[in-house]
Amino acid sequence: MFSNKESFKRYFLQRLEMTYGKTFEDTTSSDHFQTLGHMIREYVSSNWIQTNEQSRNNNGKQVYYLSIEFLLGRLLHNNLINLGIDQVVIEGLKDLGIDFFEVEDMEHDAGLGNGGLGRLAACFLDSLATLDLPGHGCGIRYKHGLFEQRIVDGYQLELPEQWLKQGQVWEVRKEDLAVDIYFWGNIDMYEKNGKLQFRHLNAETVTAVPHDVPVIGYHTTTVNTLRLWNAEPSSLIAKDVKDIMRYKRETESISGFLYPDDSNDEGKILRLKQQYFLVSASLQSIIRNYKQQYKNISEMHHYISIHVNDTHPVLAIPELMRILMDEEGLGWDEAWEITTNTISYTNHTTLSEALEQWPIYIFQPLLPRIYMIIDEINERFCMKLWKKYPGDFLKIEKMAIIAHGMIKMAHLALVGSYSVNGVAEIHTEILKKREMADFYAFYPEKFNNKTNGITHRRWLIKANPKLTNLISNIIGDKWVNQPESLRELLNYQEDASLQENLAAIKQSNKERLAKIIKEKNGILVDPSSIFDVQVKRLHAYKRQLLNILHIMSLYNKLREDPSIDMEPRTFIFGAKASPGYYYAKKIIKLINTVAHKVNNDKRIQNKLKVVFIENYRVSLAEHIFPAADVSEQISTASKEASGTGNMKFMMNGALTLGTMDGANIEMHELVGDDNIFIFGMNADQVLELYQNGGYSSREYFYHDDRIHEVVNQLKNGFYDHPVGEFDPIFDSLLIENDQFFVLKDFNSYASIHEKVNQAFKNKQDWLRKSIVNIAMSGHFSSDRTIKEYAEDIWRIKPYI
Ligand code: 26Q
Repeated sequence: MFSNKESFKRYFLQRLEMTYGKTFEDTTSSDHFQTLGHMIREYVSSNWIQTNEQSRNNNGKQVYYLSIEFLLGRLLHNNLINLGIDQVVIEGLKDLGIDFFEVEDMEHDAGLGNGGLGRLAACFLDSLATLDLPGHGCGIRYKHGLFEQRIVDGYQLELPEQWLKQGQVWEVRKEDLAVDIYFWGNIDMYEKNGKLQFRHLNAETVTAVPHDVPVIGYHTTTVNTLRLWNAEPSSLIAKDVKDIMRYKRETESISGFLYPDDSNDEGKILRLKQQYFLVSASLQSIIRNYKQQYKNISEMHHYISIHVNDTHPVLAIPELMRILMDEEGLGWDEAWEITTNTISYTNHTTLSEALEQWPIYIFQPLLPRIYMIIDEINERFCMKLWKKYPGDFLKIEKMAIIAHGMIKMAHLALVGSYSVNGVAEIHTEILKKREMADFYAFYPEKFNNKTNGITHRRWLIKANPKLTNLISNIIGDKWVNQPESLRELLNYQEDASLQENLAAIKQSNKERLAKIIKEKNGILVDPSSIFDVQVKRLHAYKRQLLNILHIMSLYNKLREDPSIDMEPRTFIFGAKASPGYYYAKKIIKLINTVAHKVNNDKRIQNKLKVVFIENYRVSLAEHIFPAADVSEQISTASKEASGTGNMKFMMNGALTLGTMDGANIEMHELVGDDNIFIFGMNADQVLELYQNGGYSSREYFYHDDRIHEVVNQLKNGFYDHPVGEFDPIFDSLLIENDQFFVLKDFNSYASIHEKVNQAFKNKQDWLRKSIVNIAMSGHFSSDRTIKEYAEDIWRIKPYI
């Protein structure tokens, strides 16, 4: 049906009429989207079945990627590209008078993630399928993804997200594969044939129903599966009507909404229920599949790897132990051997306040059997520690899984897995040398690094088709399958015609974004100004505050002398703050307050514009990255584990302005000093200052006029804001001694911006730098990352 334009048009019209029973003229963009979606699903179904058959028959090892988040975004256009039928469809629709991009816009983003961690999971799925690797995702089918952000009067408001409103074309509900999950109740121990047995009594049963989404590889027949679990009432429960309504409500709430990333908001029982729900459903289904292949359960780890994305799904460890012992009848030692050879774990943060822990008083009643198993794992681990460090109570207490009434999920992950990886070189080093040094000393062989990556199919081929064509015209299209060969562009960095074409493409991408900004914000921005962009979640450590304070100081300079030598700048922000993160919300209000004043000040001759883009998400990001000149990656060194937005900007030719943090360091290493703008303290200096003290933010406030002026403007109503509005920000800088070194790094940041200002004037050299960045960005394709995981951690091979 997609073999050529004519046959596509025929099928499409036929399906449209059959489904909607109206004339073509009366059909809507949404009808077109649904029809296309169903056609694609039908088209891939035979390959999907075949991939499943292959994994059943070839006895190869499979990996299951367990993640509480999968931030997929839209799937239509990506699926068309991966199937190699995008041109047929786009042109076929054009013949029918339909603009494909209007149809694409009908699709709601699948926003089942907060940010980096969830999007990484989505990029990994794309790479697994494209590399023909047997890897599948397991996640939760949240009814409401990450909240929708509205900006009203400069403040963030949150609305429930509604991606399922119009139904979901991509999913297949598989009721026959449902499994039951047990919460609460008590554990009955009894003896059978001289063996101790455990039985879960008086439990509340929840049914998990899988909804499978095909994951289509690029130009290959592989179609893997993302299995999203929906929580539903069990049909077997007999209760009175009042209880039934309550039971139904409580059960459905398990897959009701995605928790916004909020490390302050600890210990919510529903979040724990979500975690166990995902883990138990996934493991039951994985083991059922495995057993259907008649393999011996004691060899499971030769055929299956289970990866846990951060600690959120780490209950996979005790749950696997439970199934192997209580359901499969294995003894502890054998079950432990299998478990610790099956589970691998990625850490995504070093922020100690973000490390998950659960109070026993919440955990034990909800998951009584799982608690018993964790308790036993802890006992045995502490015995081992005692053997190695006899008498060192302090060390054992520090490393224990359970201590002071809390269960430490990262410790459970470290003890119960065979591989622990960080997500960028510096991050892994910090884990080994600092945060997890005791564990590194105990299990050195488990630790390894896997620097993050992004799928160049979505972030370059789909998001920036013009740049894609330009690159292929110069170096051919080998890079599409081997992204590291983008390096060949290095030979053309001085090529005047390449530079000119690149400039034209950037310009047109900027015009497209300027149009979106005009529509959404009503702000006119100049597409020839420098587009300086910071898009990411709002967090103190990411230092959006540093950016806006610097903008305030540029504004002060311009007000004093509007004729100063300054390239016109457009500063663009996009960021969601966790609803309970009061301070982050104040920063959003500050950005919007500054924007309002600056954008309406006629005296500064449009040299400065500030834009806050509402409801930043994957589909908007696809328009933003290709339009950026400058990429702001300005976290306090040591705090950003890796970052992945930095890689998306780089791949689209933006120059990075950043600290030596996360993957910025590896980007710097690849492009060299001349092609990146680095500023501020490095991680060692930051960690030194934390350890030994000696920083006083007030010194910077009192002794630096520029800093003094902007910080005072937070207090003195300069931006026409209500008294006290920004006191929490002022206080964080001066009373709380500026925990993220905003003032300390301020001057270095302002100087590097001045360097950017000068560098932008030399158009040719700027374009040359941009080409070098694109050329070196292939290293950050998630294909490279996934190959490393496949070889070093999972030991999986492509389907044959
Ligand atoms: C915790 C408790 C309660 C509710 C939610 C959470 C929660 C949810 C999401 C905690 C953390 C997250 C997400 C973390 C995250 O996205 N980390 C980022 O991971 C990226 C991929 O590895 C890295 O590039 C980023 O540096 C890292 O910040």
